[in-house]
Amino acid sequence: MKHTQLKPFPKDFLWGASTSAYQVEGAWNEDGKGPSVIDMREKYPEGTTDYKVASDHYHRYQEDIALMAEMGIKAYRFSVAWTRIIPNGTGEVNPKGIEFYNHLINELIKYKIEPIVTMYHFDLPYALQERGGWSNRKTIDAFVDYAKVLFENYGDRVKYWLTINEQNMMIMHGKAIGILDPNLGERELYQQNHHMFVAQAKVMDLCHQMLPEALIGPAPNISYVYPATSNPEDVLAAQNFNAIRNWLYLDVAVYGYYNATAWSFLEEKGYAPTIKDGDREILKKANPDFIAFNYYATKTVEAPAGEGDEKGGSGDQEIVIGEAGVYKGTSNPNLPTTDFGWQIDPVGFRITLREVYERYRLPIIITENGLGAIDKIEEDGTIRDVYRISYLKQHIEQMQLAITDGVDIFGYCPWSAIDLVSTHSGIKKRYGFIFVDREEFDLKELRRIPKQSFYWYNKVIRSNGEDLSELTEYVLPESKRIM
Ligand code: BGP
Repeated sequence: MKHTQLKPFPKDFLWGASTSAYQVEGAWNEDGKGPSVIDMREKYPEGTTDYKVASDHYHRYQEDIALMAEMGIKAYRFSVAWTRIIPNGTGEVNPKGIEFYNHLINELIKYKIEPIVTMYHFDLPYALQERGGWSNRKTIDAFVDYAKVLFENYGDRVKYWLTINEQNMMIMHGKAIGILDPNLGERELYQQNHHMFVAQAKVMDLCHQMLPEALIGPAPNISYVYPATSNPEDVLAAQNFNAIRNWLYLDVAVYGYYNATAWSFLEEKGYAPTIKDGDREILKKANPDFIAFNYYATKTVEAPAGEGDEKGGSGDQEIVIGEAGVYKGTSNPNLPTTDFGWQIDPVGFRITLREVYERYRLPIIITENGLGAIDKIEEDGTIRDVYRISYLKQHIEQMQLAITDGVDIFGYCPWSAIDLVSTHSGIKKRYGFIFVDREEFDLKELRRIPKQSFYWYNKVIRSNGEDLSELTEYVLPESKRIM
């Protein structure tokens, strides 16, 4: 649909930026923090760093938040490390962990930045993993107890809560993220998935009981799936993958029931989880207030060729994916790709927003969207990430078109506020508005430098999304340069 006039962004639109605890904080074993599954990970892709120091945000959060305030963001979406709060996953609460996030939240409030808190972003406590992780129903109770501690301690200042980051990616690509036992079978994975659904529902319900003013929602990764052609068999394959990758997660979170196509897939493959008495009632009772989702690019699939359509072994965006008899992933020849091989599809962003809104009719916040690239410090000390500006500009334009289409969007938090260690590719794959001067295995001084995109995003925010034009000049103060 071509619009003759665009609707503006809402007046109090939450222009924000995102991070996650394990990718940005560092201080992996300090001040009583317990180990998470990420900390205990044994193997990393060759040539990539671990998360022990990351961007050292734990020690530098004040400097980082001052920079975020200078950039002008209205919201900061970060995650709490479960193992800082409850080092063993259950039981004893760690006062130092509580204190850290108290300081962080207070610092945000000082600058009038709205905290948006993800409760769990891939970093399950290792102590729980040793007791079966999400296969063990006791992990559901552990998550509820942890949520209660968060609501009690931060509920007076945090209005927006996200339950679980990218549950769908943990289930579909947990091995690539490095958080899953590589020997875990598919059936068991979907049992874990079910337990996460129950945990999420209980926590949404608890939030509404304890904090009537707060708002809570799920945070999956949603990417609309295209059929490779108009061949009805390709269209069916796209429906299949949309159901398995996207709607399964949102249907359970919003409606409290399993998507029919996804459930038939689970039964057909022998992956259907055991659903205990009472679970369906728990799922039904929970009602999210909004949908948060992460968007990077659409996916494209074709009709399955037959045997041999196995799942690939790597991350969601990088691989040819498939499931025998269900769908077969393919690349979309209409789309360009990033240096890291991820497709770029701003129009797909509008399509995905429209689709999610029409299906669920809940307000939407985007909690991740961004470009991973290799940034370089110029001789004059600047970082001219014009490619990132171009990526974000195109996505913001499409978001405004979606708003004009009638989609209720109340915030946009690109990934990432500051450089951090990528899930799959170390520190060399950067997403931030703020550069962190370190290399894979050389921490240097971890100095912070605003990139060109920092000043561009500031201009976007000041104009409430009206001015997306290029920056005419990017003048980095002497004090912020590394030469
Ligand atoms: C999402 C995760 C983030 C982040 C992002 C980019 O799936 O929620 O944690 O890492 O993807 O992925 P990558 O770092 O692999 O480029």
